Amino acid sequence: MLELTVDEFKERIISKLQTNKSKEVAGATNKEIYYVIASIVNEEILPHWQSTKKRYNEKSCKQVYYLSMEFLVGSLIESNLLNCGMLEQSNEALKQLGFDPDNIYAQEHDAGLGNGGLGRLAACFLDSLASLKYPGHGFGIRYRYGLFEQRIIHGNQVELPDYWLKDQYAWETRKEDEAICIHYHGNVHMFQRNDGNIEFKHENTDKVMAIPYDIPIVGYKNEVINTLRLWSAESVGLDRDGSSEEGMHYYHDLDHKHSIEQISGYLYPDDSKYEGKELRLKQQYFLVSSSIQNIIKDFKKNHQKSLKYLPEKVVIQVNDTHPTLAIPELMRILMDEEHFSWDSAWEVTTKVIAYTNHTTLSEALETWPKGMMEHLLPRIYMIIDEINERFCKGLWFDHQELREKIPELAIIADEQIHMARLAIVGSFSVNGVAQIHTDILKEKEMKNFYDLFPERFNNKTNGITHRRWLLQANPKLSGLITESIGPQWIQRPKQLISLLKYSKDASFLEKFYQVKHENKQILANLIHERTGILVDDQSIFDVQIKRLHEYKRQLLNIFHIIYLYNELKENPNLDMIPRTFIFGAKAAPSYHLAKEVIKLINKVASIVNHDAAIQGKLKVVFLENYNVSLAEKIIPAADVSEQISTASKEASGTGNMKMMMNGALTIGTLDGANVEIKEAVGNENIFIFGLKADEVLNFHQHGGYNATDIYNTDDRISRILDQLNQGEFGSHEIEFKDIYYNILSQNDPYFVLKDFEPYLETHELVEQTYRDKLSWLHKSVTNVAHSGKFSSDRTIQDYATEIWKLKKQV
Ligand code: 26V
Repeated sequence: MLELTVDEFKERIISKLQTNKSKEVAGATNKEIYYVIASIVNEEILPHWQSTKKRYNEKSCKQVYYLSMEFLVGSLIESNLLNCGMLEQSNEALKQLGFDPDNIYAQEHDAGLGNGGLGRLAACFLDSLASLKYPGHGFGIRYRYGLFEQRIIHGNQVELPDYWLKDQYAWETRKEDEAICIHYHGNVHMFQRNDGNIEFKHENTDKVMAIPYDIPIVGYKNEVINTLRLWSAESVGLDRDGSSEEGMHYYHDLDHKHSIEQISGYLYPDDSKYEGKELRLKQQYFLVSSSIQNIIKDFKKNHQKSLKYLPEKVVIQVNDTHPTLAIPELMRILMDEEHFSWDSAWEVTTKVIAYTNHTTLSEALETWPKGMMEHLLPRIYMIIDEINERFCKGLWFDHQELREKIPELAIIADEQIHMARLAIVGSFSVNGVAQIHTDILKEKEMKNFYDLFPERFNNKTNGITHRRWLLQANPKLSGLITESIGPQWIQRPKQLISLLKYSKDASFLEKFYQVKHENKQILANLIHERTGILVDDQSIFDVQIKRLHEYKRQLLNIFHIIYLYNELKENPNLDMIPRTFIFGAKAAPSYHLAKEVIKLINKVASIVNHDAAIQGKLKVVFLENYNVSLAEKIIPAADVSEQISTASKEASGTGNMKMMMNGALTIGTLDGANVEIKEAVGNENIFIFGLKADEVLNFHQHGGYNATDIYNTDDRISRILDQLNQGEFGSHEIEFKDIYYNILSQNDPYFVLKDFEPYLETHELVEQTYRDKLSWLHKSVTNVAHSGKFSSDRTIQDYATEIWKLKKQV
């Protein structure tokens, strides 16, 4: 690892600026300085990147490939500096040259190639793989537009395109010579080979080139550089000779080129319910086919062995069902190109593919119309059809007890291809992302499959990289931790547990308090700059940051706020600790109700924040365009972490982990990873409320819940709902009526009313606890101390030993 002094770092900046831009430091813009820093980092990365690749090839070790439609990378400048061991020098050098490092690093546009938890998890996993010296790489799509940029205008969400590639992206390298050809449409020609076997030829196809762009994934101070390879769709050169009558093809060709480039055009937003859009299917096959072809090409280059040994050298983890076509694609290549029999191709495929499930919401489960698949990918469709036939036949003959259940188990049923079923049947491992989630898969959602293949099912509780989410995002807290327990926790996050010995140490707690307070001041300034709202840095910072979805229940939070506001209006002298409620959330553009909730939060905010009568005891802040960079600023300042999903609906959650790691106390339901956070920190260090998962599932199954009863009996609730119905928060009378009706006529599908009272009471307990400063700090430190389990290093370690059988390349 390069050990540069601050002076040497400064020298590098100055000389690079001179050679690249012919400029003096004094005349350089922040952007120019940003690119200079990035190129210093890239120079450090390059030789290690090459030597890492060489080492993996020479040792011919087993490697894991993480296939994901999303990698929510965020900004890389600071984490690359950190992992290269140059962050401190860079900060200091920049300051000495008269720059604010934060302003320089802010020049990088977030790579927002993900919707939320699923995409960010993929990015955290890459960080941990490299930092733990595992040979593991990501394959994804280089979308020209990431998730939309959100503006709030008059309280409404407005979406703008996120053209993140406007400025040259500092971390990517285009590898044109490694392009791969993808085939769509066409027809499948069958004929008999001389040996009697049938051969399939996919002909008259539409061809698309997949061009790889490589991004280095830097391990923490260990000289390991893995690769995130993102594919970009380009048209195959059209060989026209330019003669005059060809001119008429000009616009046709342009259209054609445009439609091909659309394949990597934009990231689809995660909607309230799944919609089978053909372009999305094209994207999925584009990712899968280019990545599988790439993996096979590399295997052949590096191992002089038959592909039947592929499972010894390769394991492919598919991130949700989105890349599930990896299964028929691998079958296709093995059979049609490598002349494997069905059985031997199936043997290889089902030893290579492993599948992670990220949701039990049935409306989110992917299915594709049979006809669409057949038209777009005729050969892939044939293979899926054959997998289905063989699977159903096996059920019929070998599992007579399941004969009646075949329609529920079949991969193709009701003219639809059920991707989760294909993923389970074609893989050797199926995992959920938190214990309760895996249990629900086994006992309910996927019970039939669990009964068939119990050995495939396993749990891998999610994690987050503590290097980005604590060390980098919260330098004040990580400094204090290192000062107190030494730096070993950075390599071994479980050692954060040593903090427990300070959890009652008054002088440590005072410093810990100061750190949180300084972080709150920084966030208060950001809030003021961005929204004009002045918030009290002594108030409780109560944070809910996540995608907006009914099941996540931002509505429950805003109902509580309205309740507090109503209380304060009646009794302005109410003795309460001032609260600042902070929200960040994007709603899918077509998710009407979610957008209504955003508007409601903003309308309530503008009323509450301007009402002098409540003496500043309540502030509500909606920060627009929530993304990774904004999360890094909010999380270190959070006192209270809102994790209030309807129990059973949140597979894991990872924001819950990020906030507890930074000392926030969770108010949450027993859902997803909250359950394990509770087990780790103990009941007295977390605020749990509300319906349990089995109670929710029971109501779903047997009924017995009546929201109107609650409306009729609880004045606090009827008051809020009536306020909505009467347009009290709206600019006209019917605004927010649909929220009112959704709750009362749909019988409150997410149990907001049912959980309202326990939520309120638990919030009262939160406030009481906060009044006892030492007790609060003790709980807060206890949370940080137990957060090591939620490092993605632990998660990756578990995947590596239990699923991938992967060895560290030390
Ligand atoms: C679905 C769709 C459907 C429409 C096209 C775009 C799109 C993109 C993503 C999804 C899948 C949503 C599943 C998901 O994000 N699950 C989240 O995964 C996190 C990481 O495991 C977990 O912490 C969250 O609880 C879970 O909701």
